[in-house]
Amino acid sequence: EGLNPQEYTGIKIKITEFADEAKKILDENNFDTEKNNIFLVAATLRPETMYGQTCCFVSPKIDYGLFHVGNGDYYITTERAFKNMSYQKLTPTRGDYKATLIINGKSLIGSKIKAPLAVYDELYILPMETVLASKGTGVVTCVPSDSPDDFITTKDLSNKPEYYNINKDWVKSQLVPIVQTEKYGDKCAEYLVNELKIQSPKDALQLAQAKELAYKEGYYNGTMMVGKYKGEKVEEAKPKVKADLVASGDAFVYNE
Ligand code: A2H
Repeated sequence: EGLNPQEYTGIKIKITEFADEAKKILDENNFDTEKNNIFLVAATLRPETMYGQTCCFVSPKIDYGLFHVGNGDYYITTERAFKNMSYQKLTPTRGDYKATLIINGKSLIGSKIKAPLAVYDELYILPMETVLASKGTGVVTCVPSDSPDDFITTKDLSNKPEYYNINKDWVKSQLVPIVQTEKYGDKCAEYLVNELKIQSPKDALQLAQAKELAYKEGYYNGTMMVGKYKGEKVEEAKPKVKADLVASGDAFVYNE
């Protein structure tokens, strides 16, 4: 964590059907998944791209907390993030960040989810090994059209489903174009991953470069291709999509 504060949009992604391993942990703890709503909270800098979500990533190495936020609603985030939230008036009690239970990322993989604004109706939780526990909520929603990291991770997952112990059908291979750009077309991330010859999610240096280029071009020279603000510049649409998501209760502003 540096000196510059970062403002994220926390996207609430509802888990609609738990993977067997997660279900077992919840059952053992007498947790009623029928009566309660459980949301993964994904931290994003690009709320305007949420139309293009194709899955949600968790790290198989991270232990997440399940935290009650009132009225039978629960969030899944790192304890670190929920602690921060508890000092930002985003939770019922200031400074209270005791988890109802701890659930490992690995056990969540294969759960079905419903993500706000996503063009795809039903998506899955998938693994991303490069998710940092020290940033955001430790949950990353996947937008492979506009995020080089998401694109290359998706490619890796669909090439090696056995290695990752996932079902190939859980990986959506069809990208949803969201932002039209002058330089890199309507699938910015794919273009840059190819251009910079990025081979793996571990090519950190080139990915950082691709991320920077995609982010700048999308923000300053991008035009929305879908949704309520179709045809508007990304720079103008971004705060509006964000405000709409907050107003509908599908997201909140989270700082760190
Ligand atoms: B972004 P910054 Cl479409 N570990 O959201 C690794 N990456 C994380 C993370 C974590 N713990 N928490 C958030 N992120 C990702 C969308 C997106 C993002 C698009 C394009 C670029 C992009 C969809 N994924 O980020 O280090 C999240 O992915 C590129 C900058 O705080 C979040 O926004 O600057 C971004 O990294 C936060 O990165």
